[in-house]
Amino acid sequence: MTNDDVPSQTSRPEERYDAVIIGAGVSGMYALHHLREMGLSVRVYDGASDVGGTWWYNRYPGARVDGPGSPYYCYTFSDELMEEWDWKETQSEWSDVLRYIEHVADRFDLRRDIQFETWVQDARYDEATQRWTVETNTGVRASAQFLICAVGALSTANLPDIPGIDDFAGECHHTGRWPHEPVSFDGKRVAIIGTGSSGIQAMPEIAKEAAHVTVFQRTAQFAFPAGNRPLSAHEMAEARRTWEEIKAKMLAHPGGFPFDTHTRSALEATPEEREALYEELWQRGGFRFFLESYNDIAISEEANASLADFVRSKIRQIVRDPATAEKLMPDHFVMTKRPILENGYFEAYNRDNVSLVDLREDPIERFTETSVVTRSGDHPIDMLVLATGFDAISGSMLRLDPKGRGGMRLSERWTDRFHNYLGLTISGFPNLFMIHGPGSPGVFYNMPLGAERQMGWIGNLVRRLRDRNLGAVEATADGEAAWAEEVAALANATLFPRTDSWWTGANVPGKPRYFSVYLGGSIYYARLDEVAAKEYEGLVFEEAHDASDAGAA
Ligand code: NA7
Repeated sequence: MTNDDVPSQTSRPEERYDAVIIGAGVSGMYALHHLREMGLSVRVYDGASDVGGTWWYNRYPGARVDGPGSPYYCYTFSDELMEEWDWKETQSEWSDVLRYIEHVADRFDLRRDIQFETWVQDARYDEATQRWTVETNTGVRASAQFLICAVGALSTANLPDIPGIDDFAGECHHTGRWPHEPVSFDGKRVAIIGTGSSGIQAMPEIAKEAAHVTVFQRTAQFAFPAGNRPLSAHEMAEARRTWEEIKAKMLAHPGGFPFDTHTRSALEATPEEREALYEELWQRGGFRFFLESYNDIAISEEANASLADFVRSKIRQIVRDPATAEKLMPDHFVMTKRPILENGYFEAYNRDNVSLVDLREDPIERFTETSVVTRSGDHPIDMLVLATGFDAISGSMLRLDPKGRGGMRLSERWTDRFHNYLGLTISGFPNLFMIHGPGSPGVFYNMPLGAERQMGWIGNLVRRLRDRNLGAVEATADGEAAWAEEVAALANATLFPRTDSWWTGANVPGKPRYFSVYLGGSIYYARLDEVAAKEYEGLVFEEAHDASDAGAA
């Protein structure tokens, strides 16, 4: 259904709120809590049947936190949450993360303001009233002064357009839309397309049960041992005891984690020193290669090659069949695609029931009812797992396609790039705020903490409007242009833009190709403070058209 097909809801009374939030994932939940604490009336809509966002959808086998992990991948706004929640593992399973999120929803009574199984089909700004109106597939029509888009950076599934894919008659699941009922692989021949984080997490788990797994790989990946392990009661107690220090470190760290920042250059170390450090980090596992090895891995080709060679040698050591190992050799700059944490992925290729097809030499030509046909021949399968990722960062905003001033659609504004200011606002779309949108650190930052910090800034801006009886705030075109330059300058100082990735939009045909994440990490939050201190430089405020309407619904 397109937005134009939305049935008219004029007969239904309009619900009025101060703010409407789209999305009840980690960001939307915090936005609700924060705005409610500020005294605003808020309504949240989400298409899922409960809270959790990406964690509600991504319940494929092997799905776990694949960043620095617990107990740091969590909200920080409530010390009680830290006191009462016990994380079980360093890389929590999706079900544990979801339980935590559900606990937060219970603890702060969030669900009373969330309407589930409700899809926002239309969001449009009315210049006369300075309010947004949303319409949903359940027939709700609601208006609010503020529209908070917490729609998720990784939530719009990227479905491959391969001839005949719809003809395939067996079970087919996208990892980001995994069924809630158990999926049995028992005795089945399973094809997995995609070797990003999801495919690499899922494959070893599926291989334990399936008759055969064939992985169809477009790009070989650098993956690092996840190093998942149980968190002891002592570790949790220690984290609680030092929580204030941990939080301070998280705020200071470029990625929002309580680690020391690396200050060493790989090029200043001898090859032996580098090897020793890489080996130590490999044995410990986790995200440490990214955060604790050298500070120039993502900047210098030579430094990058030193780590890339190390990982390639590890893959050769682990995978016994040399032909398979060669197909698994990545040839891009390490770290310039989303670093992957694996739990037995490379080892799984030593199983008799796992095989690999390198799509670069043997591309998929089509699907039949019962098979994947590549150039070399037919691969009969019973089940298809699409681990093909997402129209990331910008895709969910474009799916929402809000209409701003003059009825302009976001999809008309975002043709060549994802124009924005501070990653939070868009010129022509007053009073609309994004969390983890393009132009923000989003997926390069501890996401729950990032959501809190972005929402804190948005909250202060909302407070300013209400205190001063202002009707609207909006990015200026100049502000957007300057921000685009800042985002580009940070990215262009690194190797990131030189690799095809979902960070650069290269995974979705036709998408603008540029690195759309703000790479400055915690500098970003200093920039937000600076903008606020300069009377919200780059934003323009508008008087309330109807003074009685601004401030409260
Ligand atoms: P990713 O990282 O985007 O991985 C998707 C994978 O699917 C990747 O290997 C792609 O190859 C591959 N792909 C995508 N489209 C196709 C087609 N048409 N044919 C063959 N292969 C294809 O998504 P994930 O879900 O794994 O991970 C995303 C994040 O979600 C991650 O950070 C986790 O935290 C959770 P490519 O590399 O583009 O050549």
